[in-house]
Parts: sequence; C-alpha cells; structure tokens
Amino acid sequence: MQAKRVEISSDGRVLTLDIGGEAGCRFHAVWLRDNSQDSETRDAGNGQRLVALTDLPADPIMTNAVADGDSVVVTFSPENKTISYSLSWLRDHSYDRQRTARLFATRIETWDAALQHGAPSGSFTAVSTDGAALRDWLAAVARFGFAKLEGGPVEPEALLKIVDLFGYVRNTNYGPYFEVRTEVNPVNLAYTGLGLQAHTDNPYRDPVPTLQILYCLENSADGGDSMVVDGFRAVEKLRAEDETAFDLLAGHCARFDYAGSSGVHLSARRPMIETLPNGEIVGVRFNNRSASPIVDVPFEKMEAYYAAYRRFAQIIDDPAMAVSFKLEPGESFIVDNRRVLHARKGYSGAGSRWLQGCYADVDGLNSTLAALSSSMPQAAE
Ligand code: NM2
Ligand code: OGA
Ligand code: ZN
Repeated sequence: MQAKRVEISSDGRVLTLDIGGEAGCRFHAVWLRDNSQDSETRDAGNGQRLVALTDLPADPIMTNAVADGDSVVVTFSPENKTISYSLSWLRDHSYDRQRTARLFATRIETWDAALQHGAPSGSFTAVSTDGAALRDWLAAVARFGFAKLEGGPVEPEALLKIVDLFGYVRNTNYGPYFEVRTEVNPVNLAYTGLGLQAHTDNPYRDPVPTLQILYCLENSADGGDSMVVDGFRAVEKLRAEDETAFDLLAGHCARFDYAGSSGVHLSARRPMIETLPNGEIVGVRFNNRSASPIVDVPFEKMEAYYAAYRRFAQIIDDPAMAVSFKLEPGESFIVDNRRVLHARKGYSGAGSRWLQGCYADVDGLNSTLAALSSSMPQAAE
C-alpha cells in the first residue's frame, strides 16, 4: 500500500493522507503521537504502552512527514522524535469518516423463529478436537448470541469441558455449576417443573454473567422443551413500532433482586435495554421472576413505562420470535446472556429431567475467537 498524498497542515496539527482508495484521511498530531508504535512508547514484546498520556507533550506539532514505501514517517516537535506508521495500520484505525447510526455492532445478526432450521449448532467432538470447528462455533455465538452443541458425553460436568475450550467459569452463589432439576424447597423457581417465561439470567447481579450454558443429562419427562429468543431482535421490533416505548425502557432503570437463600441478597439497578452513548444496543435484562418494584421512572411516565414493558414482553413471548428444541441427553446450548433470552416449557409425568448449568463470560470467548481467527485462514462464507 502506497500513500499518494502526505500533507501536514500549516499549523502542524493535522496530517492528511490518501491511502489506497481512501482520499483525504486526516489524523491529529496528538492522536498520532499517542499511538506511536516505537519501542520507547510501546513494549516490543507484549505491545503494552510504556508511557502515560501526561508523559507526552500536551500540544505536539508535526514538523515533517514523508512517505516511505508502505509507511509514513512523521517527526514531532518539541520532542524532535521521528516515528514510522504503517499505512495499513492507519487505514484500519482511521477515525475521519462519516458515522452511520446503527443499532448493533457490525458482526451481530438478529434473528427470529425463521432461524429454526438453520439454527447455529456444533459437534461436541469437533469443537473439542479441531481448532477451525471451535472457531466457527464461537463465531456463531458472537453473531447470533446462541448456539447448540450436539453429541456430547452424557456425564456430569461435561459442560465444564465446553467452558475450558474458550474461557473460564463464573462462580456465583449457585456454585461453579448448578443442577437444574426439580427440588423440594427450591431456592429458585428454575429448580421446579414450572414453565419459565423467556428471560435473561441473574439480572439482579452486577456485572451480569455474560454467558450461560445449559447441558442436558436427562430429558424424558413430558414437556421441558427449550426456547431461545433474540432480545436484540425484540428491541429492534419495539423501536421500529414505537420509539417512545424504546426510549422509556432504555432511558430508565428497572430493578432486580434475588434473596431466595439465606445469606444472599443480590440486587441491581439497570435499564431493561442498555445502550452505548452512540445509541448502540448492548444489553437486555428481562426476568419477571426477579423484577423488583420500579422506582426510577417519574410519576408522570410510569403508566407509559408499563405499556412499553408490556409490549416488549408481548414481542418476546410471540412464538414467531422463538427458536425451540427439546434437548437430548448430551446436547447443550450456550447463550449470550446480555442478548438472547431462554425459556422452558413446564414438565411433569413419569420421566425425569436433569440439566446442569453454568455461567462464563464473553471476554474469554471473544479473546479465544480473535486469537483463533488470526492464527488460521477464515472459513468460506
Ligand atoms: N439458576 C438456574 O437468574 C435466575 O434466577 C434464573 C438461575 C438458579 C442459577 C435461574
Ligand atoms: C435456568 C433456566 C431452563 C431449563 O436454569 O436458568 O432457565 O430449561 N433453565 O430448565
Ligand atoms: Zn434461566
């Protein structure tokens, strides 16, 4: 890659480059200096920055910039420091562009019941033994917020082997993993045969567990089918239908609590729809069982808030939104618990039902996915 134009503004504060197909791409001196990749600024081994921002001059000026093959070489005053930047790195990190409003991160693809027959799924054996299969399965989780895994061993703790493939278990008051089966005096309604409306887990926790795995060991009772719903698609629908309803749920905190066993009282205040400063949707918290009285909505808006909440719940419960399946022993699924809600039908009858569940976090998943993706060729799309 060559730079066709390399120009410094007369005050030395802005560098303008034509890189590849991108013309007139501007960078500030202060930004470039902070992002120097030289060995005094960044450790050559681990890539970490060696200096604090306050160690650098507040007002650096560029005194010279020249193209040099696939790099541009810039000299900064007052340090009189010359630093080389790769053009492809600059192109990849360019910030001088139109920002188009979007609701989700680019890799996210929202879905509804139509995904039923192409639901993301992997083979336990393949993901355990083949890096490319693991990468593709993790990529599906990142894209769709859930994936099934089939053909695993029908043995307790197999779910921990799945977590070991990409990250770390999140231990909680429920233990490193938990038994999801009918109990006498259950500490949580999940440990009964009741149906569970689509929900995200542990909205009463801050930070919320960002991944959940449910692994089936027995499922011969009548019922007990699983459903997953894309919370981001539900938000998209709500917003398209009624932006005021979206604003009400995104703009006020709900509250969630759990105090079902002795010595535990978890609570969190967060909106049901969580957004970034640019409006991007990053999280959904929805769980009727642990919702607490909402006190963060002004009196004048409370009825409208309830109408929005009800409409959001109707969208979530609409069968046209759900992918459903009945887990067989040795099958499991993982959800991004900030995005995809899970539900189960009630169960009863002669047979038995036993799942094991655990939490983990997406930092590990994303890290493993990124490392696997950079170390091997991409799968054909
Ligand atoms: N269990 C399964 O978030 C919830 O309370 C749902 C969680 C008990 C760990 C159930
Ligand atoms: C849970 C849960 C669903 C099921 O344990 O959090 O939602 O299928 N269980 O039992
Ligand atoms: Zn749950």
